[in-house]
Formats: sequence, structure tokens, C-alpha cells
Amino acid sequence: MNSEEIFEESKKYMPGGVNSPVRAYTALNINPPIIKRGEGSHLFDEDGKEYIDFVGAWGPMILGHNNKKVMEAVKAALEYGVGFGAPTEMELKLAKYICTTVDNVDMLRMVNSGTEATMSAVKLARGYTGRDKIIKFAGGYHGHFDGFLVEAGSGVMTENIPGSPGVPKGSIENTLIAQYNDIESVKELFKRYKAEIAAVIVEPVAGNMGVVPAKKEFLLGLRDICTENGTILIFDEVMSGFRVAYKGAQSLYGIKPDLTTFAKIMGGGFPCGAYGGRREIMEKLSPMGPVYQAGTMSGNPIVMAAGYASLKELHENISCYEYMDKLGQKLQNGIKEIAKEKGISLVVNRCVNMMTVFFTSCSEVTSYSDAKKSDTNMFSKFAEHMIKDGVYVPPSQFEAMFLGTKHTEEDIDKFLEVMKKL
Ligand code: KE4
Repeated sequence: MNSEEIFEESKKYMPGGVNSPVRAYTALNINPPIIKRGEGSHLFDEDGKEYIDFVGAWGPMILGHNNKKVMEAVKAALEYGVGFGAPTEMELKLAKYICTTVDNVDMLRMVNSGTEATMSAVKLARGYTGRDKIIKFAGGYHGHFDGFLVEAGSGVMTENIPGSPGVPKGSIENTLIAQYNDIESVKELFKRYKAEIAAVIVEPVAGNMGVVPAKKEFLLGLRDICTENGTILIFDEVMSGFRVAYKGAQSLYGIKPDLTTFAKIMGGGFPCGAYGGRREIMEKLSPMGPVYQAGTMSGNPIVMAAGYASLKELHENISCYEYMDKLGQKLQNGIKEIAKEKGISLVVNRCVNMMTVFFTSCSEVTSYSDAKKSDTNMFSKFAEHMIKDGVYVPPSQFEAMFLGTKHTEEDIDKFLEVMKKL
């Protein structure tokens, strides 16, 4: 079957023909390419069409597709079996590697997705503090856990509304919404709920409203207000962890969260996630402590082998981040030049190797309300144009583009050459 036929058939058996909504290209007038294989920074669809991949499976594929070292590690692990539901040395290797090469993680718990990591970190923070309320930020995405799927009610303090059918009001009554990069909106909530707030969860570099890096003073403000009130500060580094720096966004800002959530890159392309942080908090987790969390596939040895090989490769070649930053700079400058030549109003937000093109007349995009002013129709036109011409960009304005170690100057030149024809 060709791409078209596969997608039509898929719609019969999987809602929207996909296993995650963003893949369905609902905002575009084209069907998603059906991907057959990847190699380095390139993808190939079922019709034999080649693409340069600026999505990277939404972040995990920083080392490129079919990475030799990762594949060798997986094949070697497969010789021993695929899973035992028992302690293995392989999970120790990855857990120890993370705890000894990144900062602020004394202990961690492996899970199987970013959502599992964030929902578990929130539960742990609630168990540790004995409090129920959490603060998240409008435009922040931490996975599909009910407690996160909430739209900001009108006004800061009024009750919020469920962000999706199927989410009962009771699931979100303890979720408070503040504004990203606006510490005053957080102070207002603490003034009202102070001793009730278990945790603040934030993406230190937002990637789900498009890329919007936090302002340092905002994160410093969060750190201070959480310390003052005995609230757990959770950095959701599912996307930014091992991405913008080996030690994540927290190392770029020099700010120490109490808990960090990871996923994507740490699994080397396999389903994986983890949460970790201060020992005295982590020791509250079962079986040591009373906070219950479990998972049949957590710490699967094949996944651990892929993750270990990936992080080792990144950590031992740390200059790759400088390489990706330079490529990102070239791409960002090139896009801005094209926009100037063509009279297109846009803003390009970037943090090292993750970036977003906002089609907007705003001079900058530093908040969710700025991001929402973008011309999403123009973005859809841009995305369709690029994808049709072999440049695989995200199909939504509120996603991030990613560069990896296998991207080349030629890949960037091709992106810019295609964009010039917009
Ligand atoms: P998963 O449960 O999808 O593994 O991770 C949820 C999650 C948590 N935290 C952050 C900061 C995230 O970016 C994500 C997931 N990111 C999306 C991309 N916007 C995954 C793509 C998708 O939903 O298919």
C-alpha cells in the first residue's frame, strides 16, 4: 500500500488514523506522510519520498535515526531477553549515569512516558508536603494527566474548567493556573492559597506553546517563592532535558528545582520517562515510603540500554551542543532574512537546538498570550509548503522544531532554499 492507502485504512482502526493527535495533520490540507524508515537527519516515507527531519519524533532523536551506537546497544541487550519485571544491572547503569552526570538528581524512578513522569512527580510532591493544590501555567503542557488538562477560568482566581471532555471537575479543582513569565500571577495565587500549594510545575524552556524560553528572573522568582512556602518546584524537562544542554535547561539558568521530570531523549527513541530529585523527597516513594507508584514496563532493560547508549554518546561528545547551537543560529538568521526579503512578519524563538517560527506582527513572543496571537493559517500554509518539498516540520504553530547531531549545513541550506519559495 502507498501512504494514502495506509492512512485511509488506519482511520478505520485507530481514531484519526493515529496514536497521538498531533500526527494527524488536522490543521493542514495534506495527509501526514507514512514514515517507513529513518537514517541520520532524514526520513523516508512509504512512497519513497525523502525528508529532512526537523521533528525528530518530537525531540527524542537528537542523535539521528538508526544511530549506530544506540542500535548496537539494543541488539546486544536483546541477546539476553526483552524484559523480566525484575531488577537488572541495565536499569542501574542508566539510573546511576543520570544521577552522577546531571545535577540536582540524587535518586530517580523510571517510568514509561513523560506523562507518567509528570503525574507521578506531582503525586510525590503532594505526598511529601501533605498539600493538594498545584500551579501550572497556561500554555504549559505536561502530558494528558487529568489534573493538567484544565483551561484557565476567567480571571486568575475563579474556578477553572476541564480542558477536555472526560475530565471531571473534581480532577482539576486543585489545579491553579498562572501566566508563564509572569511572576506576579504566581504571587497572587500564593497570597490566596500559600499553605495549600504542594508544587509548581513549569517547563523551564516552554516547548508546547511553541518555543518560549523562560526569563531568568521568572524562574528565580519561582525558586524563591517555592522555598519560602515549602512548595516543591518541579522542572518539567521532558523536552528540554538532555536537549538544550546535557544537564538540561536548569543548567543553562543555574536554577535548582526540587524535582525534575525527564523522557524523550533519555529513552533513545524507546518509550521512557523518569522523575528524580532530592533524596529526602524521593525516599517518600514506595516501597521506601508511602507514596504509591508502579509500572510493569518501568526500567525495561532494552529501553535502558538505548537510553544509556544515547546519554553516554551525548555526554562524551559534549561539544555536539555547540555544533547544534551554531546550526540553530544559522537557521534562525536565515529564516529572519527570508522574512525580511519577503515582507513576512515573523518571530523566531530558539533555545540552542529547539525553535519555533511564529507568524506574528508582535515584536517578540515571551508569553502564551503573545503566542496565541500568531497567524495559525499562515503557519499551516508554511508547514504544508515545507513538507510537500521534503522539509519535515511540525504541523502546528504551537510545537517545536528540533535539530540533532546528524543535521548538516546542507540540511539548513535546503530548509532555507525551500522556504524562499514560500
Ligand atoms: P508523553 O506522555 O507524550 O511522553 O510526554 C508528555 C510531555 C510532558 N512534558 C512535556 C514538556 C512535553 O513536551 C510532553 C510531550 N510533548 C509532546 C510534543 N508537544 C509530544 C508529542 C505528542 O503529544 O504526540
